[in-house]
Amino acid sequence: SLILKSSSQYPLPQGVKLSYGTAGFRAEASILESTVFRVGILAALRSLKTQSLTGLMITASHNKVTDNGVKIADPSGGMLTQEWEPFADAIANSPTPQHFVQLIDEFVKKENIRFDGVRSAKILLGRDTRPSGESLLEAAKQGVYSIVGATAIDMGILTTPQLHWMVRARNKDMKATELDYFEQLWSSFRFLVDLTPNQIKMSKTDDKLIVDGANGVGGEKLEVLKKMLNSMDIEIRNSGKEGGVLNEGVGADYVQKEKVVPQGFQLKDVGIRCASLDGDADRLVYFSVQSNNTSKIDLVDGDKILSLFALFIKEQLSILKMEGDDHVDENYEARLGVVQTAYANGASTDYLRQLGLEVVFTPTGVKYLHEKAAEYDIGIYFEANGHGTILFSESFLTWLNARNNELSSKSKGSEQQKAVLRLVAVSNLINQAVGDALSGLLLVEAILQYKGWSIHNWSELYHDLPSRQLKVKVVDRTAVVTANAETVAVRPPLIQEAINVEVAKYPQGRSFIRPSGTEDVIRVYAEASIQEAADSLANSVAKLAD
Ligand code: NG1
Ligand code: ZN
Repeated sequence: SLILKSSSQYPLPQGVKLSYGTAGFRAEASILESTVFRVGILAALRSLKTQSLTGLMITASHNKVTDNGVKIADPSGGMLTQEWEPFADAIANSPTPQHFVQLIDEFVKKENIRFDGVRSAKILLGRDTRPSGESLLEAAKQGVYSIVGATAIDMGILTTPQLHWMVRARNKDMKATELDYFEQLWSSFRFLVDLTPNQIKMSKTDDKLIVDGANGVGGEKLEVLKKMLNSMDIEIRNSGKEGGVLNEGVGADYVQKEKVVPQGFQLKDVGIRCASLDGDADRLVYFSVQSNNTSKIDLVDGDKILSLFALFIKEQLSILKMEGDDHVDENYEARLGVVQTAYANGASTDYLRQLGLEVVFTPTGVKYLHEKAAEYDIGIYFEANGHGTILFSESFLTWLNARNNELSSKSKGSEQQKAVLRLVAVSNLINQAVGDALSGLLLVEAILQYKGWSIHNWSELYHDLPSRQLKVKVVDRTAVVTANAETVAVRPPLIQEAINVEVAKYPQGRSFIRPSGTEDVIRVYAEASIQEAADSLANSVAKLAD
């Protein structure tokens, strides 16, 4: 068959063992060609099965420039359904072309995938700026084309969230070019800012924003937005054009984990609002350079972005409820939910709960958070590392639109109507497919303007508990098994009891271990009332995990 013939051209290197993990397949780029070829086939099968367009993205996000990776976007724009992950693992590790073809035949039968030509497979392909991306994208195309009738549409260099957004938009029959993406972000941002109370809009303080583009795709895409938003004072550094290396001493992952300034930032930036994107622009953190120690930063992480979003949404919902003369049925009780992981700073969870919000936890990995957030009318999720978004249910959006029409005739321009329109604008601005640093950044900027806040005001919402993350290299990370959204280790036996003993030694202590989904390590997290305590707790727990 065609698959057998073309897969012989992409032999699997010796000793490769890959797992689809929390972010698709990731490895040293030089060993990935056969994997990407196979994932091209997988994306085509997924498209045939769902009779919809799927996406394939080539990126290793915040990892080294010499790494790369590949993942599939499902027709909804979300991650590949978890039900297909075991098959993804199986084909990626299949030793010979013959075995590989056999696996596919079996799977096609089991899933009842039909090649009757009524609708053929269609796949959008994208890649980040990694040099290895070009030939890997070619391998993906060969994979797609080994399925009869399949079409691969090469979108070139994109951010991960752009690709996901396009897949979602196309499947909803909406306009879905890159220009459409920028226009939607731009117009909903403008719309939201125009709904800012006038007296606040006047204040011209804290205008400037400096963005660290991680020397990746995010900086170059932000340049486009910046041209459209000529009213905003944005300076982009580490755009990749200055010769810096992708993710090296720059980017959201570095800034959040090391809590130091990225390259290219210095003393003169003290007090200015700064943001950092990761290598494929699906993570966003903010920071400001500390005046007493300019290598240190005041970090405004994913938890605080989440808190800002939650505060704003909650405010708009309460404006909606402040209606005296209305019927009860107009007061749709929107279910607002906040989703975090065990990595969320304990102070953020306390803050959100004090606001009266429902906070729930899932294991690490966007697919889990996203799925949980989709259960609410408005579900806000964020990982501490800056990946997150806000999901709106269809029924709530329908209600908002009806409410808007009604208010247009009854009380046009009222505070209630403005609140409705703000929520609609947020739903258009924030990427509904996946966490998106560019759309997240514009929402942060709009909310800060609305509140008339500096980054300092924002940062003061609550004070992070000092924390420490460590990783322990182990032979077999699967020896650690967790439960309760990774807060408890149930294996190896008695390790949790030992962790509890350590945690009890520190005021406000909290610590957990879990196997990484992307690296061969056990991750250790600890927080406590002071930094020395968090460090020492992390070190003793790391010894237990070793
Ligand atoms: P792992 O390696 O499973 O910890 C890391 C991040 C996740 C997620 C994935 C995908 C931490 C602690 N973990 O996963 O949140 O972003 O990478 O990129 O930040
Ligand atoms: Zn990323």
